[in-house]
Amino acid sequence: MGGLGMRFVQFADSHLNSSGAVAAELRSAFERACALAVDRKADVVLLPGDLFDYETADEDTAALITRTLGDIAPIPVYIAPGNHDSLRPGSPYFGEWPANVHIFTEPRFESFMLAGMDCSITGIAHAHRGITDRLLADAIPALDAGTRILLFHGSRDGYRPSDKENVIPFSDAELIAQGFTYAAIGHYHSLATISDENGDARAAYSGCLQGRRLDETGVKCALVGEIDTQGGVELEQVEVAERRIVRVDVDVTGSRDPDQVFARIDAEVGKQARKQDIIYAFAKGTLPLGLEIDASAWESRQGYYRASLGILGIEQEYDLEAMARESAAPTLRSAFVRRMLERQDCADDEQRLVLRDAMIYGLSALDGRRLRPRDVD
Ligand SMILES: [Mn+2]
Repeated sequence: MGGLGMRFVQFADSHLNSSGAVAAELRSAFERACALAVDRKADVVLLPGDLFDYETADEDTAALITRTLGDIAPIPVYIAPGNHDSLRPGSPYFGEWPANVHIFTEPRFESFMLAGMDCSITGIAHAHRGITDRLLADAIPALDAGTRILLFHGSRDGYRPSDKENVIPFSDAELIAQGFTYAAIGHYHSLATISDENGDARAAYSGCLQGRRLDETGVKCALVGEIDTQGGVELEQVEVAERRIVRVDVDVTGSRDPDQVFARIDAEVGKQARKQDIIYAFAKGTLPLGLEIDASAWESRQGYYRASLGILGIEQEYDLEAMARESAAPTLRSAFVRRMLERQDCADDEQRLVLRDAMIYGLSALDGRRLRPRDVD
């Protein structure tokens, strides 16, 4: 770090009023992220959009945001509305806001100087429907300053989740060519850093603050950034959320009773989750015919904040001896099993394993089941 620089806190996509299991957690994560700005003595807070969902925005949500942001005054806060909190008639952004909060309201880039600092902030608002033009293909006008920050809600080419609107799309090259010291970007819910040709960080998505669903698993964070006077940027991930969404996949093949199945799941979940987390466990594999797994029995004895177990990935092992008897299975299947068992009888150990796999694949195909590799541990 060279000399006295500046420090920012960035977070986005809090979708504060989204309903669901973690509504309270979304709010507390937002409050903690704001408190982080005070703790770290941030010079500015950067909020690149989707703080709330317009469709369901209510007075409570607006009050929470204005109060919490007002409480961190005099730290200046810059908001670039996204596609979900876009500036539509009746938006809370048209209401009363504390003096330390600046909201970008134009659907084109505008720039402001950060009071008392050699730093400009350039931002844009999505208005009505999201902006879908490639605005970064052309040079963005900006104020000349030692540190130039860009703030917007946009879609990085090549990384867009299928359920996200393609708003202000841009390529890494287009963004880097703009020459900003740093760009704070919102819209995607996972942390991602964009670096220049020297490998120096020039932009980042902080991702969302608190996971809500299965597509938002793992550590979610706010960013604390340091920009030195040479334009060097350092980013620190700070987890402010109370809970993580944790997805755990467990192969239970080889278990002989429910206790063994549950023990395997417990072991895997225990490696990845903390008690306060929300667990989605998925069991897969093959179990002996007749061994039934009661997912709710596992779920009810968990000490996690919430835990669910999916068992649709479990298949039942075939009872081959019975199937080999003509009476126990349709003729084609029975004949197939009998012939394969005969071939196994005269095979060596290695061949026998291959023949057995081949037989299971064959039976799965006959039954229209999804084929699952059998040689994976
Ligand atoms: Mn968005």
